[in-house]
Formats: sequence, C-alpha cells, structure tokens
Amino acid sequence: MSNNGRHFRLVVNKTTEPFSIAGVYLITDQNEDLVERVRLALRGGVTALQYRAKDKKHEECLTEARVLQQLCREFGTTFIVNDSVSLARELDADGVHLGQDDGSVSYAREQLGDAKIIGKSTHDLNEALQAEKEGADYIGFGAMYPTESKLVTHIPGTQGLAQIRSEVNIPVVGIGGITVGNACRVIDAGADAVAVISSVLSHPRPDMAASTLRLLFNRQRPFP
Ligand code: 3NM
Repeated sequence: MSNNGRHFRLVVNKTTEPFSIAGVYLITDQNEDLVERVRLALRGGVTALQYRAKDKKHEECLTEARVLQQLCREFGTTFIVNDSVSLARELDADGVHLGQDDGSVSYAREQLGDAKIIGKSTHDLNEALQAEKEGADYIGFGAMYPTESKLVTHIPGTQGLAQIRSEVNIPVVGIGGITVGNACRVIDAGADAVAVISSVLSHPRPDMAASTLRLLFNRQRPFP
C-alpha cells in the first residue's frame, strides 16, 4: 500500500488473500429486489460491498447477508458489514464498518483479528485523525453532497476531503450524494473510493451506473 493512499489498487489488508476497497464501494439499501440489483451492480464493477440493514431482525439480516456474501465471493468483491462487529464475526465477513457511535476500532480489532478490514465513518479532520490513530484500515468521509439516503448534519464536501487527504495516511472513501455527474470532483479531491447507495441501487440499470463510476475511476487513476 502506498502510504499516501493514492494508488488505484490499494490493498488494505494483510492476509494472503488481499482485499481492496479502492474504486466503487457500494452500500446496500432496504428496497425490493436487493439481491438482484446488487448482482447487476457487482457485474458492473464494484470493488467492495457494505451490507447496511437498519431496523431488521438479526435472523433476517443473517439470511440476506449470506446471500450477498456469496455473490461477493463469486465476483471477487470485498464484503463488509455495517455497524455490527458480532454480525461481521458470525458471517466471517471481510470486515466491518463502524459509525462514530458503533464502538471502538480496538474492540472490533480484538473481536475480528488483524486480518479483517475495519473502517470508520468520519466527518471532520479530528475524527479522521482519531480513526487513523485507533488503527482503522480506512475512513469513510462525508457527506460530500446532500443526500436523501441518510440524515446528515455535516457536509464537509470535496473541499473538506481535499483538506484531510494530506493529513491522513489511510485510504479515504468519499460518501454522500455521489453520482456519475459529480464523482470526478470527489476523485480529484483525493478519494481512494466513492461510496454510493442511490446512484447505483436506485438506477434502472445498476450495472451501467456501477460501470460508469468504475470507468471514471479508472480514467482518473489509471492502472500503474
Ligand atoms: N453515510 P447516497 S452519507 C450511509 O456522510 C451514509 O457519513 C454518510 O447514500 C455520511 O449515495 C450516507 O444515496 C448515505 O447519497 C449515502
């Protein structure tokens, strides 16, 4: 991994089976036909999938997540669980993504071990530096733009991302309101990946939306 986090194929794990999060990082929604839409998106070229299921019962999450995890295996996509260290552990997911209120990185590390990816949501420089200090493998940083997918109170935007980019040495995943139309600005600001929900999963053709984002990424950050 380059220590300025700017290489396209950025590996954040240390096992023999490297996981990458660089590129298109897709987060699940809770709408109908999720599995089919995710399948299409993965076909379009998603690097990492985050399973995010708010307000669902554990058994329901487990069943749905297992199907998505299997899809990720088929496509070679990194599979990350949002919020729940215990679910990530139960599934033997590739990693977990923690919000600011989801407990510490050190607890997740203790539970999951060094081989798993731990990401943390951050919204300003202090949170970003703290996450890095705690040992996160990457940070989510947002919101880039207003979004209807989540109630966001802080919108540091691409300017905020450009400012923190030079301060942190772990991969930065831009999130919030990212679309095919504005992704270049997020990539230009230094994002190693763009995290999206609606611009891919609410698109009538999730495969085309994902592949367009992927293409933008590849054009801006050509393979070495
Ligand atoms: N976290 P969409 S914004 C899950 O700013 C999430 O931390 C955010 O969805 C943050 O791509 C967000 O549809 C929602 O805007 C992203």
